[in-house]
Amino acid sequence: MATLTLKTEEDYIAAYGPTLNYSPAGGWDRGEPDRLVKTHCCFCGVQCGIQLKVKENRVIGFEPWEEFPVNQGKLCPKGVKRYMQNEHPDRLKAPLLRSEQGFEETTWDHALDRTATAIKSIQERYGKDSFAFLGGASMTNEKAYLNGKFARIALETKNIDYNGRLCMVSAGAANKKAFGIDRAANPWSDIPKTDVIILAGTNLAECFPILTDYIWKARDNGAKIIVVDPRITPIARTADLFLPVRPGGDSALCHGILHVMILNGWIDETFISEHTEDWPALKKLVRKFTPAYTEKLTGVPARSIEKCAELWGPAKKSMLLHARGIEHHTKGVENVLSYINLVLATGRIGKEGSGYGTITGQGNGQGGREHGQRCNQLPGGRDINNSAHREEISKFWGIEETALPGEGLTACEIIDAIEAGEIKGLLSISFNPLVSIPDSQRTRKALEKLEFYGAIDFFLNETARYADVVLAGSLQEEDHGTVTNGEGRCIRLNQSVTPPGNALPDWKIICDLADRLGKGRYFDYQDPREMFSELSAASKGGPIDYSGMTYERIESEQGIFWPCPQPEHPGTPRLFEKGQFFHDDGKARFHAFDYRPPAEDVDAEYPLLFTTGRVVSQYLSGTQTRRIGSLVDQYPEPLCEMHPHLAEKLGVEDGDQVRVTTRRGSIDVPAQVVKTIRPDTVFVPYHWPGKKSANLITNRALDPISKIPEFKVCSCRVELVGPHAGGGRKA
Ligand SMILES: Nc1nc2c(c(=O)[nH]1)N[C@H]1C(S)=C(S)[C@@H](COP(=O)(O)OP(=O)(O)OC[C@H]3O[C@@H](n4cnc5c(=O)[nH]c(N)nc54)[C@H](O)[C@@H]3O)O[C@H]1N2
Ligand SMILES: Nc1nc2c(c(=O)[nH]1)N[C@H]1C(S)=C(S)[C@@H](COP(=O)(O)OP(=O)(O)OC[C@H]3O[C@@H](n4cnc5c(=O)[nH]c(N)nc54)[C@H](O)[C@@H]3O)O[C@H]1N2
Ligand code: SF4
Ligand SMILES: [Mo]
Repeated sequence: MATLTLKTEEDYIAAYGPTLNYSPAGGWDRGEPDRLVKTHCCFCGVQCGIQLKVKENRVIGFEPWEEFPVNQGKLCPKGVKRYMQNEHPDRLKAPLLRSEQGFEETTWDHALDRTATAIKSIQERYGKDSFAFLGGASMTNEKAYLNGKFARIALETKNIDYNGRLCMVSAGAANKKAFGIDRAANPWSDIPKTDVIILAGTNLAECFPILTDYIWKARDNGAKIIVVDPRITPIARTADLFLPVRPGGDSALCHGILHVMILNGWIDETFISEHTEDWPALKKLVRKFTPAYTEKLTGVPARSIEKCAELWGPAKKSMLLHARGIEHHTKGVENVLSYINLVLATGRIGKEGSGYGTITGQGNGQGGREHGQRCNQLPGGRDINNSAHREEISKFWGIEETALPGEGLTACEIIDAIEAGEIKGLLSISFNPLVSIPDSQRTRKALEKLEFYGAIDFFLNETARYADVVLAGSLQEEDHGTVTNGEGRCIRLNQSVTPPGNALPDWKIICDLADRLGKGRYFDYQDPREMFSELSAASKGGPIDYSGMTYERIESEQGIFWPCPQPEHPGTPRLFEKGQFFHDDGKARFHAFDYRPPAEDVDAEYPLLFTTGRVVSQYLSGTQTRRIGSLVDQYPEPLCEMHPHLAEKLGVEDGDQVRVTTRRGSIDVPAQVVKTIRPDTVFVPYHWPGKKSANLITNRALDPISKIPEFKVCSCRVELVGPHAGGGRKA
């Protein structure tokens, strides 16, 4: 059996560099396909339709799928290259065991026995909750459901959470507080029909490229576009109004805009009194947020704040869309609620061309947060602390209510508890915390402390290099199931190929493990279809109801929007159409949170703001896109964006190496001097591991409600290290 001698992340980076840029000799032309499989992109939450070309159980290319309504054949740079992962030489084709020499391929029996033995031994010695599970939202609804059931029934641990804790949770918590339901309110087909759009904290053109087309259509129809971001991102370059907010300033900015709207009477008093609660407290709070005061807090010129209110306030139709720029904060939930206030105050929601949405990040960022893989959640979006919900699900699963664990720790708290020695064992699937969680030196220490770590992935990601056992799972196209896109549309992923070598579908690995833990009777599935029937039945009567959906319906109707509570129910593309919200009294809620600064603000030692995010050609922790040559060529290494004024002050020229230092440590990266960023802020994308990883220096401070970390702001200083050492943006 083969041995991989590169044991640690450092060995690997020393041998290959941070990217394994692979292009097969002779290119990718493999002739005519045997068949075309209609499925969806494996990357972002837009979930574009695509047809994969398959020949002899290999994915050899793609064709557009023009009938799928969301993207109508269009794809972005990642979507068109995704098929190149399949035959990468790093693809795991057998389970691996850590040995003195590195990782050795082994048999499934051996790998699964080893994992089950370690789980039992740790739980016998330290209790059930000493073993944790981390899942992910790149996986299907079926697997999200399975993960939650596996943790509660087979592991009997309360400590299960998922990587959406780094992504969608501030929006999810705010949506539930304001509307009583966690889903975008409108289908994206409403965007071109609107009159004014606010895009808050989203680099839309790079992160959801296909949605850009909807914005352009709206603009062609006469809509005004307002962008709120510390950087003039590509979408901001074409906006009618750009608000250059200081990182962390959004709640204050919203209060300032609302202040001007109230002064001018641009609010819908009838809607407010009939369909909402808690307006008076908000009205009182925003009194002090004059444009001048708001300018001081946010850095946005007072005149621009007024201008925003002038465009947004009296409009007939409007859409508000946001993403992680406002959510990745210690007040992420408050930021989202402050934007929702602007929507509710106008009453423009629940109508064609008028509404609201958070843009979900990962491929199944929506469905991944619905079916029970969160520490406080049971299937159907049920609450693990609600006794009626616990009763329903334990009965459905055929277990005692007392056997169902309670609420556990969130993702970052699980890493903290490992560091503190309270959690001793971990199984993760579809998650790369070493690269994606802030303050990675601490994550590394935690991983070194684990008595046992098992990782399920199709690549040996940076975190999995610390694993005792790596279980070779499946790529998206090697299995089938459903995902739910950013609109709330549940769609079908069809299987293109089977996993190569001895790799297995993810769900089979989990079910086999459950069997070895003595709980096989609860996990006797032959196919994802059985899991879907079970999860949709489990969701019946819950806040997130899929019970009217079947694979056949989903496919023939090009997706179904939940809630869909009966087989004859058409699904619900637009929520709140009758002015009915999902709180018991049918009303939406305003929220009045005063502005508070980020966990770390600037001072003499750290005078600049550090923010992080994405570039178009790379995806998340980069495990997939850093392996695709042409995507790497577009953006080979992290760069530090800074304004020419700041660069001049620091004596830095474009391409020079700079050191960015925060209270956690330093990274050395080339400078990219651009006029498109606030002079008090620097930006570094986070898709890389090792010494240039942005998360070496980000702040692990959490939002008290959503427990999301503050990826989008901490204080830093920047200094010149030396001239450019090669690399940088090539295209
Ligand atoms: N190419 C690409 N596309 C992706 C992904 C990817 O990794 N690569 N990931 C997917 C996933 S999981 C997600 S979550 C989404 C993320 O999608 P986005 O949220 O759109 O992307 P980010 O780059 O994280 O951050 C968006 C913007 O927030 C701005 N920002 C920083 N601080 C603040 C602030 O305080 N206020 C405001 N208003 N803006 C601020 C940044 O300048 C940045 O332009 O993208 C999805 N699509
Ligand atoms: N500094 C900074 N850090 C951030 C962010 C930021 O803006 N700034 N954004 C945060 C956000 S929004 C997110 S979503 C997280 C993402 O962070 P992660 O979830 O850690 O990122 P991924 O790269 O998706 O890592 C997932 C792993 O899942 C594997 N994988 C993908 N699909 C499947 C599958 O179907 N089955 C199996 N078995 N494995 C699979 C991939 O190979 C990869 O190794 O990062 C967060 N971290
Ligand atoms: S926009 Fe998103 S879903 Fe569409 S091709 Fe690009 S990464 Fe894939
Ligand atoms: Mo995300």
